[in-house]
Amino acid sequence: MAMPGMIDSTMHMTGVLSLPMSREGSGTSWLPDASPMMANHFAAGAWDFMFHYRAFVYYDRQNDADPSRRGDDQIGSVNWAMLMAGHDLWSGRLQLRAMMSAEPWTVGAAGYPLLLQSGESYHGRPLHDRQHPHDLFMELAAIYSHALGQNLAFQAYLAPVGEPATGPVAFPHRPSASGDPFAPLGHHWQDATHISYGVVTAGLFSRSWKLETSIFNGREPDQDRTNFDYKGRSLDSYSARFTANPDRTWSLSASYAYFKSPEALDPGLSEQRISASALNTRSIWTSGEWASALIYGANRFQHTDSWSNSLLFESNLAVDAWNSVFGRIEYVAKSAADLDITDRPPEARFDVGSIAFGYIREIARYPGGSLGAGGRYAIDLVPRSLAPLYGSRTPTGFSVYLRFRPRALRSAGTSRMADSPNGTGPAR
Ligand SMILES: [Cu+2]
Repeated sequence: MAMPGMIDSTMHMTGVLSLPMSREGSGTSWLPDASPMMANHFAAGAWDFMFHYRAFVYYDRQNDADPSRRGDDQIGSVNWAMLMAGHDLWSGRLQLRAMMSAEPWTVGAAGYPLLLQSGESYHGRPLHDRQHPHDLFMELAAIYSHALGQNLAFQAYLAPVGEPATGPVAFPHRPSASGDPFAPLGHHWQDATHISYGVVTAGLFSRSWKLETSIFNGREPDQDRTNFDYKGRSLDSYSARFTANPDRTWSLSASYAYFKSPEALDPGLSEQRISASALNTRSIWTSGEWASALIYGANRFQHTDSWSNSLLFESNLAVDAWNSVFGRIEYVAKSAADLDITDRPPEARFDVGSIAFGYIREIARYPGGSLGAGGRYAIDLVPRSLAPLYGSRTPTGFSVYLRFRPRALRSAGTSRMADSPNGTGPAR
C-alpha cells in the first residue's frame, strides 16, 4: 500500500486511503478518478507541490454589442492560479492551498458580458447580463486528512476563504468545462459558493463515498474584489453533502445548504439550496478523453414557497492531443429581480436557456503547458415576454480566445511522469 503523498506503482499520486490525487476537486469536492491532473508537480524537501492554473484571454461579444438589447463587448481575461503544498503530519496528510485570480483587474468589477447571467451586485444594483469577476483571493485553506481504519478516514477543512461542502465541483475545476471560459447561467443556483469568506468543514470518507458538513459565512462576495469580506459576518450558514465515486469514471453528489442573508442588496432574506450532480470522465479512442457533467440546482428564498430550478449538461471531448470540442446546455428559472426587470414584480419568474458550443485547437507548447486557440458560440432562449428587452427570442453571443493551461500529469509506465495536452498517452 502506498504511503500518503507518495507516488504508487501505477505512477498516480495518492493520498490518505491511497485515493488518487486526480479525485481532488474544488474545495473538498470529488472528481471522477479518471479526471486528468492538469498541473505542474515538484517537490522541495518533505513538501510536495502542485501548481494548477488556467487563463483565457478573450474577445467577448454578446448580442452584437448592442446596449439597447442588453448586449456589450469586451476584451479581457478570466484566470486563476493555485498552489497546493502537501506534507505528512501526525501520520495523516496536511495540504495547504492558495488560489488567486487577477480578474478584479483583467475583467473589472462590472464583470464580463454574458447574456442572461445574474448574481452579485455592482454599485448597489444587481449585476445582470454580465458575469461578476472572481475575487483576488479565491481560496486560502488548510486541509487535514487522517485514516481511521483500513477504509475510513476523516477530513477537516479550514478556510479564511474557500468552498463549503455544497454543490458539484465548481466549474473552473470541472474537466467538462475546461474549454469554456464562461460561467454557467446557473452559477448562483449550483456552484457559486466556491468563494465564501470563512468556511469550516468536517467529513468522513471511504474509498467510494464521502459525507461532509460545513459551517460558513453565507454572504456573497461584494464588489470590492480584493479584500476579505468579513464585516459584521460570522459562520452563520451551513451545508451538508454526500458524494459517491462507485468506480474510476463516475462521481455523484447531492447536497443541501442554508444561507443566512446571502445577498447584500436584500439582507433580510435567507436562502436554501439543493443540488445533485453526476460527473463522468472516460478515455475514448486512442488518445481522446471525454468529460461530462449533469447538474441540478435549485434555490428557495425565504419569501417564496417554491423552488427556482436550474439544469445543466456540459461535455468536453478532447478528440486527440490537439483538438477539443465542448458544449453546454442550460435551463434556469430567473426572477425579474435577478435580471433587473423593473416593470414586473421582483419575484416574477422567467424560463431562460442557453445552448453553447465551441472548439479549441492547441497551437503551441511551452514548458509544462499548452497554448490553445478557440471560439465559443451561444444561442440563448428567452420567453416571448422578454423578447423586446433582448431584441429577439434567441439572442446570441460569441467569443474567440487563447487558453493557457498546464499539461496533464499522467502515468507513462516509466520511472518518470510524462505529460500530454489531454493527459492521455505519453508525451509526444
Ligand atoms: Cu464563480
